[in-house]
Amino acid sequence: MPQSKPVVVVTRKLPDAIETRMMELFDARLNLSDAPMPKAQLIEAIAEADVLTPTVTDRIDAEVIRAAGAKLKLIANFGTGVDHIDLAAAKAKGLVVTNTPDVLTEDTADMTMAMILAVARRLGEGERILRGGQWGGWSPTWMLGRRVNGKRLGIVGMGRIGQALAVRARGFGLSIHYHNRHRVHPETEAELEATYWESLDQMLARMDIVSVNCPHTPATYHLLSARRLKLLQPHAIIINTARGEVIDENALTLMLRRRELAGAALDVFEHAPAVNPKLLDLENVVLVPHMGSATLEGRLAMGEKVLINIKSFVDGNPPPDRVLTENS
Ligand code: 8YV
Repeated sequence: MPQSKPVVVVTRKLPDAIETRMMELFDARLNLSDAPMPKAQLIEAIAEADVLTPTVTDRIDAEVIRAAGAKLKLIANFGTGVDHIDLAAAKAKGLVVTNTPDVLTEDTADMTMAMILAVARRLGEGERILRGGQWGGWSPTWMLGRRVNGKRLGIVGMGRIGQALAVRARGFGLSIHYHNRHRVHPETEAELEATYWESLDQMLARMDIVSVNCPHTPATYHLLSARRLKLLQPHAIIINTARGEVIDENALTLMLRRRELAGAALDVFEHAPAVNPKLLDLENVVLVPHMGSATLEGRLAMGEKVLINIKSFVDGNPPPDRVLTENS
């Protein structure tokens, strides 16, 4: 008798090619409407699942994990960040968690570089003025931004994306500084001509541009706290393409309003999709709706990784992108 295919619950609409392959390989339960699943629906869906494929818009907390049926063995996340999954609860229930690293590194680094340029050179502001029909013509002293070339960039989190950003930033004449839990390999440091700061406080006080590129974990929640933000120089700008929770968004908004910081570019928000309305009023801020990895190529590659992780797991092999907790 043929073995039945594993039930895979996919919480959001994925690219067509990925969904087709999901249907071929598994008993896939797709979400054709693409509406984020309310918690009750998620709980109902995973009671029947062998595998759950969530995204950043799902809160896979302890309650959801407890509600999973005995069949659930794998959470194959579509995305790299797994801060929306309670990893300890998953581990306690004996679930394997996988993610999709590497394939969104270059796209996210591109977006980060674009946002550095956008805020330093006031692209959003200029566009708004022109589209608003308020442009009266060129002027020698109007809409002056700040030069990027020759400035210091402090990267908070020198993982894959941080390093890919450093490569780009060097091309724009920025000098590279970084803070990371662990110092990177000396060869990488030399290649990037990067200066390591063991003290985040010390680094922040000396940078012109700060980019957040670390994951959100309990240790990095509000890493850029009100106290640390105050260490930045008033001409500094801050970019976040990682997770909103890493910066105290209220404190940042207040400082931007008071012009204690020159500007910010944010792709992620502490209470996404809600955005602090006070941020929307500020001209010196570039706001983007979590588009860091949003390329067709990237999303297809993420989907491929999900498929490979699930297929490996159900075939009894170790999935390539298993997420390990601190002590696993
Ligand atoms: C993803 C991201 O698109 O992978 C991540 O961690 O932040 C995004 O770029 C999203 O998480 C998909 O779930």
